[in-house]
Amino acid sequence: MTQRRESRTQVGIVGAGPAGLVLAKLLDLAGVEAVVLEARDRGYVEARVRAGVLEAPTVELLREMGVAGRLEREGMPHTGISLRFAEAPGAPAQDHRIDFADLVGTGITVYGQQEVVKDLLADRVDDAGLPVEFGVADLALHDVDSDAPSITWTDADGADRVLHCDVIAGCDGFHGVSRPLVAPDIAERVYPFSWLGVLAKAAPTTDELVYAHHDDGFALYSMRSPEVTRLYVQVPNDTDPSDWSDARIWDALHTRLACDGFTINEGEFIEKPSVTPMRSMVASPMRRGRLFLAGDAAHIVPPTGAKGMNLAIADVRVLADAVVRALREGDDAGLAAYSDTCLRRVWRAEHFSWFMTSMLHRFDPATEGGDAFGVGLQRSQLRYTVTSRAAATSLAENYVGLPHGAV
Ligand code: RFL
Ligand code: PHB
Repeated sequence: MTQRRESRTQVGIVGAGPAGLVLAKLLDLAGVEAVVLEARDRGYVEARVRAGVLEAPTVELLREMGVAGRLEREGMPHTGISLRFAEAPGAPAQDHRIDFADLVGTGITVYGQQEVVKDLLADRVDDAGLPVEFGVADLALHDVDSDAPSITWTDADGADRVLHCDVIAGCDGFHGVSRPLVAPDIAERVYPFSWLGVLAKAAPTTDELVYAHHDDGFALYSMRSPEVTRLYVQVPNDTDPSDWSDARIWDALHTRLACDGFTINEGEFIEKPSVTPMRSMVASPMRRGRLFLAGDAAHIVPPTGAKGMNLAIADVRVLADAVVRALREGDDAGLAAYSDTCLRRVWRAEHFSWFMTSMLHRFDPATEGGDAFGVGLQRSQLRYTVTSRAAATSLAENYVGLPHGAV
């Protein structure tokens, strides 16, 4: 057997998504060395279309990190969203604007997750020449209960490698190798529907996102730029996207988003429609020994609250502070508190995402959520949210993101 090529760093980061790349940048700013290991190639990671909404505290952090130049030029600041629904079954739908600026004095920024990832990779790899290894295979974590953990993998050239480190950050998403090793308790909900998402080459017709509750199912009108619209429709679980022709998708969008004076610009789909299952999941604790989980590796939220990427970034902010304190000052208190600190914000986001999901989707009438009682509760919650300033403020402060450290 050939010998593994050995190297050493302070923090081994598994995964080059938002969690891994923001962590790498925060550590670099504090003078802590890290190596990022990513299973996919750079082109794939940069092209993966996912989230679009950045909370105010996320934008603030990216700005402080010095990686928000393009975000400031191209990101679209929004100061509200619309909830669209009919007062009674069969009645025409109406828009109810939740005015974030008025209610909580701030807003969100619409800027694609893959643009955040591109900016962070350009900063780390192209500008700073710091290590991100793409195309790693058979990655495994070792001795995480000791002070000398390590990571092994086969690199893109087929060479066997080992990285010795002080700390490992498992930022490898929902399907990664880190979470099974921690063997945490899992709290979970799987929802009885999914989202079919499309990206269309069409100018958005509104300045803000529209969340529509409709008898046929939920629909979301979002965007990526002045030329690109991002749209979602609720579909049954296990939907095969090939059963949804372009015409069927546009038809569903026109029906579910119908509202007096509202039009939708159609346009060519830039990529194939995809189906995202909806689930909530929290793994606790988010730590085993010297291995720390962050982002989707530790928790999943349904996308209705637009929280996933923001939570991933909030986690690694806590982790970076804790790691710097441990490695520079020999004080492990931050590492010891990491899981509990993160889980407070995680559960707030889980509740908000569950609340938005439950309020806005159509449930099967044969089930508890969709029977006459369930529909009555849903309608009451929608009306209360848009007529009570207190209820609207609660939605607004959760949507724009509670300040880091506030929960
Ligand atoms: P990621 O982005 O999944 O990155 C994990 C990385 O780890 C790599 N990896 C491995 N690398 C090496 N070895 C292994 N064994 C590995 N296994 C995996 C993967 O290739 C990948 O590059 O996790 P991270 O960094 O925690 O970031 C989480 C976010 O990506 C996710 O929460 C959001 O996309 C969720 N989300 C949204 N979040 C928001 O904040 N706002 C939104 O508006 C929003 N909308 C969405 C969303 C997610 C969606 N989908 C498709 C799931 C809308 C949708 C439709
Ligand atoms: C998106 O633009 O992709 C998006 C926006 C808001 C959400 C989820 C996804 O709640």
